[in-house]
Amino acid sequence: MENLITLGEFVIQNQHHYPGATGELSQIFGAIKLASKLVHREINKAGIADIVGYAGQDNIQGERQQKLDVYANEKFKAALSARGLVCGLASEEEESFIEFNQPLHKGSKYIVLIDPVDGSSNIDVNVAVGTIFSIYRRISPADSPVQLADFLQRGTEQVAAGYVIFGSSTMLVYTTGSGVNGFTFDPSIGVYYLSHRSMRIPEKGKIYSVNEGNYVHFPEGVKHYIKYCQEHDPETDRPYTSRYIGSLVADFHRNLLKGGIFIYPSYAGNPSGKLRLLYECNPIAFLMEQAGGVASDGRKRILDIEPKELHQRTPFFVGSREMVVKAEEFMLD
Ligand code: P6P
Repeated sequence: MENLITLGEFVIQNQHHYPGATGELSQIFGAIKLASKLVHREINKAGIADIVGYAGQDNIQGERQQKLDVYANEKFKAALSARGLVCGLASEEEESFIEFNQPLHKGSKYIVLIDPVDGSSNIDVNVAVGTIFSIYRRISPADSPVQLADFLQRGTEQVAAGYVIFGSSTMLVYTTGSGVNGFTFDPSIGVYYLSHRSMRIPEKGKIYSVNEGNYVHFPEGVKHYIKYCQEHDPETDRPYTSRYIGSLVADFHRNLLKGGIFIYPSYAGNPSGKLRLLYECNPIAFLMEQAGGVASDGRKRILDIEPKELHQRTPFFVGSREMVVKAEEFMLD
Protein backbone atom coordinates (compact mmCIF):
# COMPACT_ATOMS: atom_id res chain seq x y z
CA MET A 1 0.00 0.00 0.00
CA GLU A 2 1.54 3.31 -1.04
CA ASN A 3 1.41 5.89 1.69
CA LEU A 4 1.45 9.15 -0.22
CA ILE A 5 2.72 11.91 2.03
CA THR A 6 3.47 15.31 0.50
CA LEU A 7 6.28 17.59 1.64
CA GLY A 8 3.77 20.09 2.97
CA GLU A 9 1.97 17.46 5.08
CA PHE A 10 5.27 16.01 6.34
CA VAL A 11 6.61 19.40 7.46
CA ILE A 12 3.39 20.13 9.37
CA GLN A 13 3.31 16.61 10.89
CA ASN A 14 6.89 17.14 12.15
CA GLN A 15 6.82 20.78 13.17
CA HIS A 16 6.59 19.77 16.82
CA HIS A 17 10.30 18.89 16.48
CA TYR A 18 11.21 22.57 16.31
CA PRO A 19 9.45 24.31 19.18
CA GLY A 20 8.54 27.95 18.82
CA ALA A 21 8.18 27.66 15.06
CA THR A 22 4.43 27.14 15.03
CA GLY A 23 3.85 26.73 11.35
CA GLU A 24 6.30 29.50 10.44
CA LEU A 25 8.96 27.12 9.12
CA SER A 26 6.24 25.32 7.20
CA GLN A 27 5.44 28.57 5.41
CA ILE A 28 9.13 29.20 4.67
CA PHE A 29 9.36 25.70 3.20
CA GLY A 30 6.27 26.60 1.17
CA ALA A 31 8.18 29.49 -0.36
CA ILE A 32 11.22 27.30 -1.11
CA LYS A 33 8.97 24.63 -2.64
CA LEU A 34 7.23 27.18 -4.88
CA ALA A 35 10.47 28.77 -6.14
CA SER A 36 12.01 25.34 -6.72
CA LYS A 37 9.08 24.37 -8.97
CA LEU A 38 9.64 27.47 -11.08
CA VAL A 39 13.37 26.71 -11.34
CA HIS A 40 12.56 23.07 -12.20
CA ARG A 41 10.37 24.28 -15.07
CA GLU A 42 13.06 26.61 -16.43
CA ILE A 43 15.87 24.07 -16.11
CA ASN A 44 13.81 21.49 -17.92
CA LYS A 45 13.23 23.76 -20.87
CA ALA A 46 16.63 25.48 -20.66
CA GLY A 47 17.72 23.70 -23.79
CA ILE A 48 15.00 25.39 -25.81
CA ALA A 49 14.20 28.55 -23.92
CA ASP A 50 16.44 31.55 -24.25
CA ILE A 51 17.66 31.07 -20.70
CA VAL A 52 20.71 28.97 -21.34
CA GLY A 53 24.14 30.46 -21.27
CA TYR A 54 25.85 33.57 -20.12
CA ALA A 55 23.67 36.33 -18.61
CA GLY A 56 26.14 38.96 -19.75
CA GLN A 57 27.50 39.92 -16.33
CA ASP A 58 29.62 38.31 -13.61
CA ASN A 59 28.42 37.71 -10.07
CA ILE A 60 30.30 39.03 -7.03
CA GLN A 61 32.47 35.94 -7.16
CA GLY A 62 33.66 37.13 -10.54
CA GLU A 63 32.13 33.98 -12.01
CA ARG A 64 30.21 34.08 -15.30
CA GLN A 65 26.60 34.37 -14.15
CA GLN A 66 24.40 31.98 -16.05
CA LYS A 67 20.91 33.28 -16.89
CA LEU A 68 19.39 30.59 -14.69
CA ASP A 69 21.38 31.86 -11.69
CA VAL A 70 19.71 35.24 -12.13
CA TYR A 71 16.27 33.73 -12.69
CA ALA A 72 16.52 31.40 -9.68
CA ASN A 73 17.90 34.13 -7.41
CA GLU A 74 14.99 36.40 -8.27
CA LYS A 75 12.36 33.67 -7.75
CA PHE A 76 13.69 32.53 -4.35
CA LYS A 77 13.99 36.18 -3.27
CA ALA A 78 10.43 36.95 -4.37
CA ALA A 79 8.93 33.81 -2.80
CA LEU A 80 10.76 34.26 0.54
CA SER A 81 9.93 37.96 0.83
CA ALA A 82 6.23 37.40 0.05
CA ARG A 83 5.38 35.68 3.35
CA GLY A 84 6.48 38.15 6.00
CA LEU A 85 8.39 35.54 8.05
CA VAL A 86 11.89 36.19 6.72
CA CYS A 87 13.63 39.49 7.50
CA GLY A 88 16.66 39.00 5.30
CA LEU A 89 18.36 36.93 2.61
CA ALA A 90 21.99 36.33 1.66
CA SER A 91 22.75 34.75 -1.68
CA GLU A 92 25.79 33.66 -3.64
CA GLU A 93 24.48 35.97 -6.35
CA GLU A 94 24.28 39.06 -4.12
CA GLU A 95 27.27 41.05 -2.86
CA SER A 96 25.63 41.92 0.45
CA PHE A 97 22.62 40.59 2.36
CA ILE A 98 19.17 41.87 1.43
CA GLU A 99 16.80 43.22 4.08
CA PHE A 100 13.05 42.54 3.71
CA ASN A 101 11.52 45.58 5.41
CA GLN A 102 7.98 45.99 4.17
CA PRO A 103 5.21 46.28 6.84
CA LEU A 104 4.44 42.54 6.47
CA HIS A 105 8.01 41.72 7.56
CA LYS A 106 7.61 43.50 10.92
CA GLY A 107 8.62 41.10 13.71
CA SER A 108 9.80 38.41 11.29
CA LYS A 109 12.19 35.99 13.00
CA TYR A 110 14.15 34.15 10.29
CA ILE A 111 16.98 34.75 7.85
CA VAL A 112 17.82 32.57 4.85
CA LEU A 113 21.12 31.99 3.06
CA ILE A 114 21.00 30.43 -0.38
CA ASP A 115 23.00 29.29 -3.36
CA PRO A 116 20.19 29.54 -5.93
CA VAL A 117 21.79 27.31 -8.57
CA ASP A 118 25.02 25.68 -7.47
CA GLY A 119 27.02 24.26 -10.33
CA SER A 120 25.10 26.32 -12.89
CA SER A 121 27.86 26.00 -15.49
CA ASN A 122 26.74 22.36 -15.75
CA ILE A 123 23.29 23.31 -17.05
CA ASP A 124 24.48 23.74 -20.62
CA VAL A 125 25.87 20.21 -20.62
CA ASN A 126 22.78 18.68 -19.02
CA VAL A 127 24.46 17.75 -15.72
CA ALA A 128 22.49 17.82 -12.45
CA VAL A 129 22.60 21.11 -10.52
CA GLY A 130 21.14 22.14 -7.19
CA THR A 131 19.80 24.85 -4.90
CA ILE A 132 21.24 24.87 -1.37
CA PHE A 133 19.52 26.70 1.51
CA SER A 134 20.19 27.40 5.18
CA ILE A 135 17.73 28.91 7.70
CA TYR A 136 18.52 30.63 11.02
CA ARG A 137 16.59 32.62 13.60
CA ARG A 138 17.77 36.23 13.64
CA ILE A 139 19.82 37.23 16.72
CA SER A 140 19.38 41.01 16.42
CA PRO A 141 16.33 42.64 18.08
CA ALA A 142 13.11 41.82 16.23
CA ASP A 143 12.11 45.51 15.96
CA SER A 144 15.44 46.55 14.38
CA PRO A 145 16.83 46.21 10.84
CA VAL A 146 18.45 42.86 10.12
CA GLN A 147 22.22 42.96 10.58
CA LEU A 148 25.26 41.17 9.12
CA ALA A 149 25.67 39.40 12.47
CA ASP A 150 22.35 37.63 11.83
CA PHE A 151 24.00 35.93 8.82
CA LEU A 152 27.40 35.26 10.40
CA GLN A 153 26.16 32.65 12.86
CA ARG A 154 27.92 29.32 13.40
CA GLY A 155 26.47 26.40 11.46
CA THR A 156 25.39 24.79 14.73
CA GLU A 157 22.73 27.51 15.02
CA GLN A 158 20.90 26.50 11.84
CA VAL A 159 17.17 25.88 12.33
CA ALA A 160 16.86 24.05 9.00
CA ALA A 161 18.88 23.30 5.89
CA GLY A 162 18.45 21.45 2.65
CA TYR A 163 18.93 21.27 -1.07
CA VAL A 164 16.93 20.75 -4.22
CA ILE A 165 18.68 18.56 -6.79
CA PHE A 166 17.57 19.07 -10.38
CA GLY A 167 18.70 15.78 -11.88
CA SER A 168 17.08 12.78 -13.59
CA SER A 169 14.33 13.64 -11.14
CA THR A 170 13.95 16.73 -8.97
CA MET A 171 14.22 16.06 -5.25
CA LEU A 172 14.10 18.22 -2.14
CA VAL A 173 16.14 16.92 0.83
CA TYR A 174 16.03 18.73 4.17
CA THR A 175 16.60 18.57 7.91
CA THR A 176 15.34 20.57 10.88
CA GLY A 177 17.66 18.73 13.24
CA SER A 178 15.58 15.56 13.56
CA GLY A 179 16.98 13.48 10.74
CA VAL A 180 17.04 13.88 6.97
CA ASN A 181 14.11 13.22 4.64
CA GLY A 182 13.89 13.32 0.84
CA PHE A 183 10.96 14.21 -1.39
CA THR A 184 10.65 13.51 -5.09
CA PHE A 185 8.84 16.00 -7.33
CA ASP A 186 6.00 14.82 -9.56
CA PRO A 187 5.85 17.57 -12.21
CA SER A 188 2.61 16.22 -13.67
CA ILE A 189 0.72 17.44 -10.60
CA GLY A 190 3.35 19.75 -9.05
CA VAL A 191 3.73 17.84 -5.79
CA TYR A 192 6.76 16.66 -3.78
CA TYR A 193 6.14 13.16 -2.34
CA LEU A 194 8.07 11.65 0.59
CA SER A 195 10.33 9.13 -1.15
CA HIS A 196 13.40 8.80 1.13
CA ARG A 197 12.43 8.67 4.83
CA SER A 198 15.15 9.05 7.51
CA MET A 199 18.11 9.09 5.12
CA ARG A 200 21.36 7.73 6.61
CA ILE A 201 24.78 7.63 4.97
CA PRO A 202 26.56 4.23 5.20
CA GLU A 203 29.31 4.29 7.88
CA LYS A 204 31.81 3.52 5.15
CA GLY A 205 31.73 3.60 1.39
CA LYS A 206 33.82 2.94 -1.68
CA ILE A 207 33.49 6.27 -3.47
CA TYR A 208 35.92 9.16 -3.25
CA SER A 209 35.06 12.44 -4.96
CA VAL A 210 37.78 15.03 -5.60
CA ASN A 211 38.96 16.98 -8.64
CA GLU A 212 42.23 15.14 -9.21
CA GLY A 213 43.11 17.64 -11.91
CA ASN A 214 44.29 19.85 -9.04
CA TYR A 215 46.40 17.03 -7.55
CA VAL A 216 49.77 18.77 -7.91
CA HIS A 217 48.43 21.76 -5.95
CA PHE A 218 46.87 19.77 -3.08
CA PRO A 219 48.27 19.67 0.46
CA GLU A 220 50.51 16.61 1.04
CA GLY A 221 47.87 15.03 3.32
CA VAL A 222 45.27 15.10 0.55
CA LYS A 223 47.74 13.65 -1.95
CA HIS A 224 48.54 10.81 0.48
CA TYR A 225 44.84 10.15 1.13
CA ILE A 226 44.13 9.96 -2.62
CA LYS A 227 46.94 7.42 -3.00
CA TYR A 228 45.48 5.50 -0.02
CA CYS A 229 42.14 5.34 -1.87
CA GLN A 230 43.93 3.94 -4.93
CA GLU A 231 45.97 1.23 -3.14
CA HIS A 232 45.08 -2.45 -3.64
CA ASP A 233 43.85 -3.86 -0.33
CA PRO A 234 40.83 -6.21 -0.62
CA GLU A 235 40.47 -6.34 3.17
CA THR A 236 39.52 -2.66 3.23
CA ASP A 237 37.63 -2.74 -0.07
CA ARG A 238 40.35 -0.74 -1.83
CA PRO A 239 40.95 0.59 -4.41
CA TYR A 240 37.88 2.79 -4.03
CA THR A 241 35.92 4.13 -6.99
CA SER A 242 36.48 7.70 -8.16
CA ARG A 243 33.28 9.60 -8.91
CA TYR A 244 33.35 13.38 -9.46
CA ILE A 245 30.57 15.25 -11.25
CA GLY A 246 31.73 18.80 -10.51
CA SER A 247 28.33 19.70 -9.08
CA LEU A 248 28.40 19.72 -5.26
CA VAL A 249 24.74 18.80 -4.74
CA ALA A 250 24.95 15.91 -7.24
CA ASP A 251 28.21 14.55 -5.78
CA PHE A 252 26.87 14.93 -2.24
CA HIS A 253 23.49 13.34 -2.98
CA ARG A 254 25.09 10.27 -4.57
CA ASN A 255 27.49 9.82 -1.66
CA LEU A 256 24.67 10.31 0.87
CA LEU A 257 22.79 7.41 -0.72
CA LYS A 258 25.74 5.11 -1.45
CA GLY A 259 28.40 6.11 1.06
CA GLY A 260 31.58 7.93 0.20
CA ILE A 261 33.69 11.02 0.77
CA PHE A 262 33.72 14.36 -1.06
CA ILE A 263 36.78 16.58 -0.71
CA TYR A 264 37.34 20.12 -1.93
CA PRO A 265 40.59 21.03 -0.17
CA SER A 266 42.71 24.12 -0.12
CA TYR A 267 45.07 24.25 -3.09
CA ALA A 268 47.80 26.45 -4.49
CA GLY A 269 46.57 30.02 -4.55
CA ASN A 270 43.34 29.13 -2.76
CA PRO A 271 44.22 28.50 0.90
CA SER A 272 40.50 28.28 1.81
CA GLY A 273 39.53 26.15 -1.15
CA LYS A 274 36.61 27.06 -3.41
CA LEU A 275 33.37 26.21 -1.60
CA ARG A 276 31.54 28.81 0.49
CA LEU A 277 30.98 28.23 4.19
CA LEU A 278 27.61 29.90 4.76
CA TYR A 279 25.42 28.75 1.88
CA GLU A 280 27.19 25.62 0.67
CA CYS A 281 29.25 23.90 3.37
CA ASN A 282 27.19 24.70 6.51
CA PRO A 283 23.83 23.45 5.15
CA ILE A 284 25.46 20.36 3.59
CA ALA A 285 27.36 19.72 6.85
CA PHE A 286 24.13 19.98 8.89
CA LEU A 287 22.46 17.44 6.59
CA MET A 288 25.50 15.16 6.71
CA GLU A 289 25.69 15.10 10.50
CA GLN A 290 21.94 14.51 10.72
CA ALA A 291 22.40 11.54 8.34
CA GLY A 292 25.17 10.06 10.52
CA GLY A 293 28.17 11.37 8.60
CA VAL A 294 30.97 13.88 9.26
CA ALA A 295 31.86 17.28 7.79
CA SER A 296 35.12 19.11 8.52
CA ASP A 297 37.67 21.41 6.94
CA GLY A 298 40.16 18.57 7.24
CA ARG A 299 40.76 19.32 10.90
CA LYS A 300 37.82 21.20 12.45
CA ARG A 301 34.07 20.51 12.42
CA ILE A 302 32.49 22.73 9.75
CA LEU A 303 29.51 23.66 11.95
CA ASP A 304 31.84 25.04 14.65
CA ILE A 305 33.59 27.52 12.35
CA GLU A 306 32.98 31.13 13.42
CA PRO A 307 32.05 32.97 10.17
CA LYS A 308 33.81 36.28 9.55
CA GLU A 309 32.55 37.19 6.05
CA LEU A 310 29.41 36.47 4.05
CA HIS A 311 31.20 34.79 1.14
CA GLN A 312 34.10 33.21 2.95
CA ARG A 313 35.35 29.87 1.69
CA THR A 314 36.52 26.76 3.52
CA PRO A 315 38.22 23.50 2.67
CA PHE A 316 35.52 20.80 2.76
CA PHE A 317 35.71 17.10 3.69
CA VAL A 318 32.26 15.52 3.94
CA GLY A 319 30.88 11.98 3.91
CA SER A 320 30.90 8.59 5.63
CA ARG A 321 32.31 8.79 9.12
CA GLU A 322 35.06 6.16 8.69
CA MET A 323 36.27 7.74 5.44
CA VAL A 324 36.39 11.36 6.68
CA VAL A 325 38.13 10.30 9.91
CA LYS A 326 40.71 8.40 7.82
CA ALA A 327 41.27 11.39 5.55
CA GLU A 328 41.71 13.67 8.60
CA GLU A 329 44.42 11.31 9.89
CA PHE A 330 46.40 12.00 6.71
CA MET A 331 45.88 15.74 7.21
CA LEU A 332 47.67 15.49 10.59
CA ASP A 333 50.88 14.32 8.89
P1 P6P B 1 35.86 22.36 -9.75
C1 P6P B 1 30.36 24.32 -8.99
O1 P6P B 1 30.98 25.40 -9.67
C2 P6P B 1 31.00 24.22 -7.62
O2 P6P B 1 30.78 25.38 -6.89
C3 P6P B 1 30.45 23.01 -6.88
O3 P6P B 1 29.14 22.73 -7.22
C4 P6P B 1 31.39 21.90 -7.30
O4 P6P B 1 31.53 20.89 -6.32
C5 P6P B 1 32.72 22.63 -7.50
O5 P6P B 1 32.39 24.00 -7.78
C6 P6P B 1 33.51 22.07 -8.67
O6 P6P B 1 34.70 22.81 -8.74
O7 P6P B 1 37.01 23.30 -9.44
O8 P6P B 1 36.21 20.93 -9.39
O9 P6P B 1 35.31 22.49 -11.13
